[in-house]
Amino acid sequence: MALFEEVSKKSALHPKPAGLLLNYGTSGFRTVAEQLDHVMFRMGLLAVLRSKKTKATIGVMVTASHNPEEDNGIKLVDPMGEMVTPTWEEYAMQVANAEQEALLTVLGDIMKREAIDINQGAAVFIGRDTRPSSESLSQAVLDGILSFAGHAHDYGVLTTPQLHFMVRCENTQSRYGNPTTEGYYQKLSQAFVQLVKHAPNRTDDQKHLLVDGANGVGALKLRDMEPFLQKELQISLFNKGTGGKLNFQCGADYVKVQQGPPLGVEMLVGQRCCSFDGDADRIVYYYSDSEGRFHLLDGDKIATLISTFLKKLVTQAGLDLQIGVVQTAYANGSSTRYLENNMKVTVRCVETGVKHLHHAAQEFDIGVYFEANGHGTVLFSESAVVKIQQLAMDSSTSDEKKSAAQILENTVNVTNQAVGDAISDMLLVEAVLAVQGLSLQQWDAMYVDLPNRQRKVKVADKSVITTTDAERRALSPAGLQDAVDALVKQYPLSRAFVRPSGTEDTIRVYAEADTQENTDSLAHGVCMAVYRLAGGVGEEPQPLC
Ligand code: NG1
Ligand code: ZN
Repeated sequence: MALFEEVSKKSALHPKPAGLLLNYGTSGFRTVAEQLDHVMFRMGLLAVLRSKKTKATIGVMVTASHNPEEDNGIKLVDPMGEMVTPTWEEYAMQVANAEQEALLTVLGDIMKREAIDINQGAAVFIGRDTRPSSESLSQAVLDGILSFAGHAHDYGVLTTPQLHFMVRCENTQSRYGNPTTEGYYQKLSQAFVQLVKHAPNRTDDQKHLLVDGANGVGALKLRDMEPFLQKELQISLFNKGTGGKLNFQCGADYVKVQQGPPLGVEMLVGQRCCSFDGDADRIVYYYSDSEGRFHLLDGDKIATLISTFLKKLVTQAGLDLQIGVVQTAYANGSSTRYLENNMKVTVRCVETGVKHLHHAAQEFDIGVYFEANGHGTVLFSESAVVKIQQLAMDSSTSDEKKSAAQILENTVNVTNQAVGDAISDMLLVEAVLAVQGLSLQQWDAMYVDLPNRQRKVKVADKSVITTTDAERRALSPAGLQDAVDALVKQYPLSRAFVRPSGTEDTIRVYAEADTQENTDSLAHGVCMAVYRLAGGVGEEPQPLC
């Protein structure tokens, strides 16, 4: 078949290094950029098949998010803007890992298994982050799509959530919004401006926000968006990508893991600050108090703020909608206790990776999901949106109910429901604080985080560690979970777990306890247990001093 001949010819220009095997991981393929050219070309091919199968536009994003600048990665986006479905992650690995001569057979097998009609049209949207390697890698994706006779629209540099937004807009025939950057800015800004009308007396100070752009794409896009915000948010942008290196000593991941401020942000006491990650799908807030202490308001705090707000509005509006919060094992124990005991909302814990959170959140009328690292959003079921819209227009209802419904309606519109989105989450948090007249300090005081620590341990083969119970317990290697249990028993209010990272070649260790000293001592003990029992390599883990 001529089509396959073209694929075969072009794939020779994007050869796979023999023997190289890559994993689709928590969030797509991710490794040093030099190893990814063939993966990009082949994901272009797979995106064409996925598009034929779903009879819809598919997205391909070239990014390695919070990873170092030298890395890159790619993820596929399904028709409603969500992460690609797990069966196709499996296909992605088969296609990426097929040796050169086996590629056509692997593609043919997928087509047979999925009963794909080769004559069905295919359309793919491409976006990329600002990494130096991203331009040529996205060109390889384009080559893949075109060689398989797919139609491609290359948006160039976009935030990851913008690409997800475009895909969702396209496949809802623009009911979700217009699939352009202007469409994105307009939809979110309009809803934000409407929301802050419910907080008429905001001072310039209250409108002022410091943003660390991680030297990535978020900084660029935020600048583009500013005019649409009609001065309702006054942004001082740092780490704009003009000098510094992507994600280096800045950005949401750095701030969350270091529990300290990023380099390059000039913070004054009490000032509201936030950091995006390299592709702007994560956000964390923070401030420093008058004693110079740093306060982090992470994904757990954001989920709590938003779900409290939504619960209040739903009650005011008299709507019967179930609100749930979805977290992972990394959620601070205090946040889970607060949500369950004080807020009385349903909390679910799932495996790391937004695809798991997104899926679980779909089971509620309103599902708020956030990873502690600041990756998350809110999902409103279709029937919830209809109920909210009807009430917002109902002339026979009370003013109080109507106003609550209108605020809810704008909250729906400011939220990027396709995926966690730093820009959308930032607008949502800013609006929630404004409408409730809450300061950052008041938000922070909702509950006190337990001291916590994240560490990494290098092992020869990270797959020796397998887990269960939403990753909270290790099944293998033998003795590891017993060792963790014994350590945890030594400290009050403590919890710890280990799991292989899905985005880096490392084992992640998490610990929390009553004091930072106990937390660090527990984290160190667990690191040592991993090092000894799971084949640690290199230097032994050192205690933090
Ligand atoms: P891994 O490397 O699997 O822990 C990290 C984050 C995830 C998720 C992905 C994708 C932590 C502990 N893990 O995954 O939550 O955001 O990256 O970006 O933050
Ligand atoms: Zn990211």
